[in-house]
Amino acid sequence: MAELKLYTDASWMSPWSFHAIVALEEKRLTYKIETVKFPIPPNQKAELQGRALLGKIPILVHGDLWLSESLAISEYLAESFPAPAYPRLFPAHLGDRARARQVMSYVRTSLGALREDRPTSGVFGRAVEKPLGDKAKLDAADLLRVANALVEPGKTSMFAEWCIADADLALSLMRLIGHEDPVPQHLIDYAMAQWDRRSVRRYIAHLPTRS
Ligand SMILES: N[C@@H](CCC(=O)N[C@@H](CS)C(=O)NCC(=O)O)C(=O)O
Repeated sequence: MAELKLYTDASWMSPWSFHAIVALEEKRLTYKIETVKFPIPPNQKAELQGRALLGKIPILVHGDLWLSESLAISEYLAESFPAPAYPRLFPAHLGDRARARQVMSYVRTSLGALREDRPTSGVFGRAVEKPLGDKAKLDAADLLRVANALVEPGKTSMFAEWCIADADLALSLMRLIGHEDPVPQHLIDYAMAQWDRRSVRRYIAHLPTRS
């Protein structure tokens, strides 16, 4: 099998690198990590663009393929290393799978003000001492509405089994939880259940660097 390599941010704060590493870990794949410092120096940016088309982190390298965009990466891993030989990343049920993709799209294309006011440094590092702005408050209310609709009290996954969208939704909730913004207890429990997964624990411990 061709070697797998992931270009990731040297700060370990990128939510999109988090997604790609959790996907690799959940699939129990062996891979190498190449860290990139931000801002990406112009020469390196041009080289990454030349190889991966879009020179943003994360980038997965598998044989001749250089692929950026976290969702493209998890889809590629799901199809290259399919169930049942490898653990699932996406729900088996078609409707649930579509819903999972909807949630992953939502956390990337909405919630911009929340991402701005509640950066992942407050999740993986030190919380920022800044009140939520008005736009971020609206984002937070919408995120909680969506999460409440998808996560039943007492459940640790949106669907019958864990999927990669649970990691994304939990990270969005952790932006609030890490900054001690109000979040219903069952959603805190749901997010903490994701944080207790081996894949997420290995990401937080930066363990992939040692594999
Ligand atoms: N939509 C992309 C976003 C990737 C992205 O924005 N990566 C940022 C780090 S979080 C990056 O590479 N920034 C450096 C740059 O744009 O030069 C994904 O899901 O992977």
